Amino acid sequence: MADKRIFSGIKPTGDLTLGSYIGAIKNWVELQNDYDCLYCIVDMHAITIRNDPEVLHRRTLEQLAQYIASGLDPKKNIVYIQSHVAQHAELSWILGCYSMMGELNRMTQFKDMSRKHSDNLNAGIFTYPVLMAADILLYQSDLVPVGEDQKQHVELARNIAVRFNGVYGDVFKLPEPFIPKVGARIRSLTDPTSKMSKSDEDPQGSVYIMDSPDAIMKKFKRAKTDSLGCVRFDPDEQPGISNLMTIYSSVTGRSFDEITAEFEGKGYGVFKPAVAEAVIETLRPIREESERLLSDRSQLAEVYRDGARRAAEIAEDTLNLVRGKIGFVGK
Ligand code: AQP
Repeated sequence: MADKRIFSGIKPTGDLTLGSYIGAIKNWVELQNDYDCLYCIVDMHAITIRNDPEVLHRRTLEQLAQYIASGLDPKKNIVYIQSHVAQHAELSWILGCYSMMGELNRMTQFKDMSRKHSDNLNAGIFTYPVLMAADILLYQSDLVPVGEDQKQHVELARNIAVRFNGVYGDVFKLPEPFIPKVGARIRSLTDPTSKMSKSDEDPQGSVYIMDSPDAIMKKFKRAKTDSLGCVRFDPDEQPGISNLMTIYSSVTGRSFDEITAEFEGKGYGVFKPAVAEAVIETLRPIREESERLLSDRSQLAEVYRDGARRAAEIAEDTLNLVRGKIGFVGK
């Protein structure tokens, strides 16, 4: 087993998108051969916003199926559901007592979420980064693959760990954010100035892993572009085309120069369906395998139970150490 440990997760707040796949899962699959990895479905993070219970339940299982169908091997990695490992909640409470109101107040995502969810500004939105610190520190993780927007949270986890270690000695390993070189940020097809998000209200802006080939083709054909008519990577002048190039490059492995040469003089009427085709063929086996896995819930249950058992073993070692250090009486 590799000696460096990775922890990462996605919250089941919407159906997984092409952005979730390219920005996270595809990289996780590559990392599984070189690191000791835990990949989680962070359902406890999902409840800071109101969810229909049936939908949350369905999405959690679908997300697990999609992780596996994308190539995450549940034997090689620990794949599990966050709420099945109670140690996350326990460490989160403890770390909350070592987190400062001021530093949580400075989190950019908290500021964004407060604006977006002013009708339900619950304490979970404020303490979300503490739970994320617990997720990471519980497993003595070395690296945390995240998008740019989550980097601040990993830095906070590191600061909490430094503070705790400063009082009690070396308890937590200090984690580093791990931002993948490629994959970048995939943007909405209808508004390329914003990120493709699973909770986007406009379903035309996002391509979902479970979308039919027909739906994917239609979404790409309608994708917002410009009137310049050339396939060139220029995010300022041509954000829509640059987004489509990023997607095409991620799924075909071709460079931007190669893509520009391939579509020289061909126009968007040829480029858009070509991107759609490449995405359809990338997602087809993932969708089909997910559907197969979802038709046999007992196989999925075996995966999440085994994952939770293996995760809890590591988590309990860390928590025992923490409990002893802070003076809790052992059971
Ligand atoms: N569009 C994207 N481009 C690149 N990476 C992306 N990720 C998500 N969308 C894109 C990456 O997926 C990981 C897990 O994300 P998450 O679900 O925990 O949180 P998120 O980044 O907030 O994802 P969404 O889809 O935008 O969710 P909602 O709509 O619920 O807020 C992260 O590493 C993220 O970078």
